Amino acid sequence: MSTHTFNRAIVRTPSRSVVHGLRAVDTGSPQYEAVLREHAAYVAFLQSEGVSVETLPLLEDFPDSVFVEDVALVFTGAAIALRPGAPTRRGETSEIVPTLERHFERVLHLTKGSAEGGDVLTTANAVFIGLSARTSAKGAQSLLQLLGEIGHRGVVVQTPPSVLHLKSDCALLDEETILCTPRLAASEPFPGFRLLLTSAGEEGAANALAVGDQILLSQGYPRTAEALAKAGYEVKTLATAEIAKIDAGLSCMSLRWRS
Ligand code: CIR
Repeated sequence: MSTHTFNRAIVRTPSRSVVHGLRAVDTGSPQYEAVLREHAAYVAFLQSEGVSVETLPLLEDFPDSVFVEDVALVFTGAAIALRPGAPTRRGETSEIVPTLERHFERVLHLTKGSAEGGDVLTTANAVFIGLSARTSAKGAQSLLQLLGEIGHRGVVVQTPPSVLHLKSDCALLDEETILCTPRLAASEPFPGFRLLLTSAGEEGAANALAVGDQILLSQGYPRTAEALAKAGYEVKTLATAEIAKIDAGLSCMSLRWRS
């Protein structure tokens, strides 16, 4: 089964508190209306590609709750509710569990350590788990076990130091190809895959999203966009400048699976 093609997605409307979202470096707070616009354009794009999107209500108590990708892993027929490593995000999990229970026959729960979905790259034969400040060794080990229970093989890799999530630095473009930053590629985490590297100074392009036959890329990375086009991919760009102020890109705003 193709892992990068999906026809279902869950998103959550950004709360007004999103302006207080976590960030590694403060470059100013995002503007709420602009975040809403970026989010709406993202949802509209998914829908225009035939994806059925369920939008969950905003959660003012959780500034980062728009980033639903971090609180669960979803597969055809099964989901794993995660334990975010960021203390302010831990309560987001119980908010999404009822939705997971509606959509998936099996819902498993990570109960040890911490792991965030941004640290998980799902491919056809392996689910890569990046150790990071958000995903602990204990969380990763526990996740390996849960993945095994639902028939997936997990592989633990290292997210580069000071990088928020594994997928801040990579994205699956198709079954054989991963878009990757040079700093992540240096540790050779994805044996057997063809790597396309982001251009110098364009590391932010790596958090891309393959949607059907297109690659959704953040605006502002012209050389990586050109390299992808040259490699034969159809590239579509979206504005993410506001959401990027709180360390987010394109994968984090949805949970995606094939039903
Ligand atoms: C956080 O620090 O948790 C949020 N401000 C950003 C989360 C981005 N998540 C992702 O890329 N999967």
